Amino acid sequence: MQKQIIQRNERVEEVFHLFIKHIQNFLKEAKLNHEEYTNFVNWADRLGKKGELPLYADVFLETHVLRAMYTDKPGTQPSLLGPYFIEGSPLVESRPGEPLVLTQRPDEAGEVLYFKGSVSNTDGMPLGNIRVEMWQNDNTGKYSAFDSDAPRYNLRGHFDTDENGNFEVKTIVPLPYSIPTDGPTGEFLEYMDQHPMRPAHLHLMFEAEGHETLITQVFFEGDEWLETDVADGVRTELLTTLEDKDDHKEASLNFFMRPK
Ligand code: MBD
Ligand code: FE
Repeated sequence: MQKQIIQRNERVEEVFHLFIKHIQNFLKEAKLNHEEYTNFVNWADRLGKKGELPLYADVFLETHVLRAMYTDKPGTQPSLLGPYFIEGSPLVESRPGEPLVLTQRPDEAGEVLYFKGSVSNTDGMPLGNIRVEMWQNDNTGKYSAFDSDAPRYNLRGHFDTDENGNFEVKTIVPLPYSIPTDGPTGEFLEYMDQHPMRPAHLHLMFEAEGHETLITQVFFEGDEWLETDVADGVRTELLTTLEDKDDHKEASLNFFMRPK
């Protein structure tokens, strides 16, 4: 028990030492004058006070953590958790012969999407009855509990795969997402000459005993922001096709989890 605590502290020490070393090297290389330094500190202060630090970090840093951890590993590539996951989503009830329904508003605007998935491990063994968590934005491009006035858990839910590792969810087609541009993150983007858009995406998280939790996203072929996603979250294995079925769309993807 105690050993674990000591190891954790050593790791934090190591990370903090590296962090300050690289910040100090950054200041040396950038040759900031005192006024620029003050402006930089004030910008970082605004970022924190506006509550945009998690947003900034998930947009500009998280992808580098994932690339360092997972590139060239077998299994479905993870993508960003992002700043809009919240705990406590409702269990989506399954009714025999019917898809699970992710929306809480009966008249949810948007194109109906039936999304099908199958989950197996990297040896091809189906993972039945495992927990799937899903969240996404709505037809105004907003996430419930953050920038929309929809019910807190709208377009959020969890459910289990069936005994064969499959699931089908009825939801709406997500929209491309503009990260907020009216705060310090927007200021940063403007100076970087970078647009604020993310391609439309579904967020998914899979939890199965004996396997690494898979946090990922699904993207759609043809989306105009795929190549220039501001958060660099797109991975080719996470692309699927939106199939046109007259009054709704269909899409599917197979997911592969890594045994621990
Ligand atoms: C998002 O919707 C998102 O998924 C990420 C990673 C960053 C900002 C907004
Ligand atoms: Fe998102």
